Amino acid sequence: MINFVTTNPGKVAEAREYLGEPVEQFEFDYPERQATDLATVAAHGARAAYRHVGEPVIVDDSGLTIDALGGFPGPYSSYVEDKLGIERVWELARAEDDQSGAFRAVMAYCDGESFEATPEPVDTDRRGQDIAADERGEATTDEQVDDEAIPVRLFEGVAPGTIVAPRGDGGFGFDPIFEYDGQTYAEMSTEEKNAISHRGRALAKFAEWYGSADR
Ligand code: ITT
Repeated sequence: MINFVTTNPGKVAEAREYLGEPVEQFEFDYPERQATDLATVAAHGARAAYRHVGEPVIVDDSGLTIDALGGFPGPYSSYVEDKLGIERVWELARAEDDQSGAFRAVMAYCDGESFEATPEPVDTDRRGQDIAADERGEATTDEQVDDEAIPVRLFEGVAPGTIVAPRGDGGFGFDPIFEYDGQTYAEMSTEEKNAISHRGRALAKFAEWYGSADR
């Protein structure tokens, strides 16, 4: 059994549909580290979630980027969905010449065990930042050292698309305004969305690794 630590039931529904394994939603709003890259947020979220739950966990940090808006809303996707709403995001994109964008998801797995060497990045950005902080002579707290010692495995998925006027009733979040190959995510079944979406791609990598003997 895998605990998906998230406040977003839409993410869990997609993971349940994709993975053969039972997936339980564990509602814990893990503290999001102030960082602009999804991998750092997901890795630290997974450690915090694992410490809280004490069992194997996955977390997912995701976001929408709109090319003509310099990658907005990116790391602020959740905040922007709440405060502006998806209709307003569509209006901002519509005013531009180009409506291209992408969705990205980084799933992070942590079970407190150490893993075999892995081709995926293992929170390298943060380790790099810590090394840089050390070199500047800035203290690293014991808690940070403990935190960094818990291995996390990251799986990233990216899906290109186009921002369009809202269509469709399915899914969640920005699904109605994100179109891929003529259909918005909200017009697809969960299975169809998983086959091409950012989260589906991340789940595919996770499933391959999770089911393999060398983890
Ligand atoms: P947790 O952090 O608790 O998992 P959240 O919904 O706040 O839940 P994020 O911090 O990862 O998740 O924020 C991602 C934002 O992007 C949020 O507004 C989501 O609704 C949206 N989002 C992520 N994946 C999406 C998808 O597949 N379709 C539509 N919107 C999505």
